[in-house]
Amino acid sequence: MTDKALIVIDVQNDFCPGGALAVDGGDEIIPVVNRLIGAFDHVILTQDWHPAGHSSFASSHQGRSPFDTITMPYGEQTLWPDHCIQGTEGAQFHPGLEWTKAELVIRKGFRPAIDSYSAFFENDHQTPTGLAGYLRERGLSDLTLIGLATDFCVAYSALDAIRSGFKATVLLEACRAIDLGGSLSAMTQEMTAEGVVLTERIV
Ligand code: VGL
Ligand code: ZN
Repeated sequence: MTDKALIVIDVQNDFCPGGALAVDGGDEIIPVVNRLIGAFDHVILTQDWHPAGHSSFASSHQGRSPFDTITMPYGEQTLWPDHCIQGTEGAQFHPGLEWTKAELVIRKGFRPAIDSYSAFFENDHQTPTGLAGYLRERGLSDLTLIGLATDFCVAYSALDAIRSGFKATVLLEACRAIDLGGSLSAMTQEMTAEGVVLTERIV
């Protein structure tokens, strides 16, 4: 029995070119993501899933612009353009993503007052999504993480995976970054320091 699972983070229209929070080259990863989905026995997807008026949207804060940082009760929070609103086209998986094999879709960011980058914990680092319990109960302990964006949802998920006792590898050829104010190099350093394995590509 394999203990390996592929976690595909937020491959949604709003994070691809033309979307509300487009990541450069976000759609370029789709062919390799689909190949990996085919190669793994267990596939889990995440879907960023915000209610309209979510507190992570700059539009919910008077006088604020996207990419500003504010202090929330749970800490610093970057403000984003409205994105991945529940039920909208932008929140759907990219039409090229071959998602039918997925055993679980974990939605996150649905609580109005708190954002959730990580697939494991919301941005207060305390409210669990339930993913760790699911993986443990199923004996899936060796995780490969891919998707969008490298320096936000993928990195936060990989760090929480390690802190929760899982093995975590990020496969960079199947990720793209937002890179806001040096976030890519900062998160790369943090992931390396905490024991996430960063691999450029599978050989
Ligand atoms: C993400 C910013 C806001 C991500 C989600 O998927 O990396 N980034 N919401
Ligand atoms: Zn979001």
